[in-house]
Amino acid sequence: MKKLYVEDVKKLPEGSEATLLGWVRSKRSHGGLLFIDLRDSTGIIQVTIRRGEVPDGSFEYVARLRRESAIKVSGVVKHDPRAPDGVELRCRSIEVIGESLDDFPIRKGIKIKFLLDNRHLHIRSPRVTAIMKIRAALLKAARRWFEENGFIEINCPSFITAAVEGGATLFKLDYFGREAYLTQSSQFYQEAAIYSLEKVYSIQPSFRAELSRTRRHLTEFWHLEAEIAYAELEDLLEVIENLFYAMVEGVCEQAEKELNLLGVKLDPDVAKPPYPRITYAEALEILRRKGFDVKWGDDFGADEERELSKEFEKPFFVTHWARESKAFYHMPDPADPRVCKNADLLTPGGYGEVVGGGQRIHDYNQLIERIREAGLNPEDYKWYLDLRKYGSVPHSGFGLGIERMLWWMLKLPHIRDACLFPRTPARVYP
Ligand code: NSS
Repeated sequence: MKKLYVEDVKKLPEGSEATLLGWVRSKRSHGGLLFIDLRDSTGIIQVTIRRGEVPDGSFEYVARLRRESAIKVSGVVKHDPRAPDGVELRCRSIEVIGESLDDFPIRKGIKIKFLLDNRHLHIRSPRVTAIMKIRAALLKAARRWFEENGFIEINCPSFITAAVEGGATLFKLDYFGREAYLTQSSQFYQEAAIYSLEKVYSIQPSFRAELSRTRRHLTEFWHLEAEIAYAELEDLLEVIENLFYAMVEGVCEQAEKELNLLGVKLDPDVAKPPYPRITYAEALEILRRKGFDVKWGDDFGADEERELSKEFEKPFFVTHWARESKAFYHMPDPADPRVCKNADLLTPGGYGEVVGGGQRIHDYNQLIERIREAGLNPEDYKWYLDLRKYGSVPHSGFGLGIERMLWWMLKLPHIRDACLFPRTPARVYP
């Protein structure tokens, strides 16, 4: 097994002997001198190979190697200000582990479609590598926060039989002769779990047959969701703010190098609570002032969210949505039954919604009434209704789109840039 990585070697004192395994990112030659940029998961180091300093024949062989060939290099660490990062490895011997059989097709200036068709190769780029490390840091920070705050991680099924977020975006499938769907959200399963675990979270894929070809929609995305027994809307907003801040802070702490590589300036203070809160009614007013033709009861589309979010410098909550604008399970506000005790968290600067959530209806009859009002059949929600029959308690929860958050944090051109292998209406390959 490999023991030493590029970034370890860069820290070794001058004159140390080291062996590295990695891939040829690029190669330049100057007469009897060959420079290889050797890439591994931690970074890139310059390897210099002098004719005469390596065994006979291997200089010529290496000079012919194509990009992305896998090699094993042994040599001596040299600190040289002319080398990138001031360190290089002077090669003493070199072995080819896996030769590239063709010219590597990913080059500068290549079209996006080609890069997406060859995503399995493109993901080797420093940029994609950095994004994936940041993504890992984000998830790690989230798990750490949940752990510190007494939440239990659960795993929920992906095959389901009842829609959470409306039938229009359900992926239907044949489950041994009966109709089933891919889950849009783990919310209902989390609601079942709070009766034993009280504070739960899950991080897993959700699926939406969303044909909208926007820069912020995927058909498969990673959904971080949490559900809390005895929490009301106010409690929930605090949880969301604190978690969101911890996630941004975690990335700043753990992925500084990657943020620099992407040229992203991320100041954790932008995500420091408390976040501004406006009601749905106030949001409607802002949008109308900006010339949007939005009616009471409309949900906001990408355009509305973009314009609204340009008004803010921090993430902000839009609370108390019109009851007809959101799913049936949201708790109507006793103080104004036209609205529900729910909230979306929108990111500033034109990015928009990253979190959706709120307080759930916990009364059996009220839930039946709302299911019917939404034109759905209570029979389809039998087990979900059962949860209101046996010791039902007030509770609240939310869902956060991991890729949406990265899209905003890293100012990515498209949400698919936050995925290793994105899934959109036009793309299930590779
Ligand atoms: O539809 S949501 O607004 N809400 C729910 O699914 C709730 N059932 C979650 C809950 O309360 N447990 O989706 C939540 C978030 C939303 O804010 C986005 O950040 C993300 O999930 N989301 C998506 N990301 C990428 N692509 C698509 N299509 C997508 N749909 C939602």
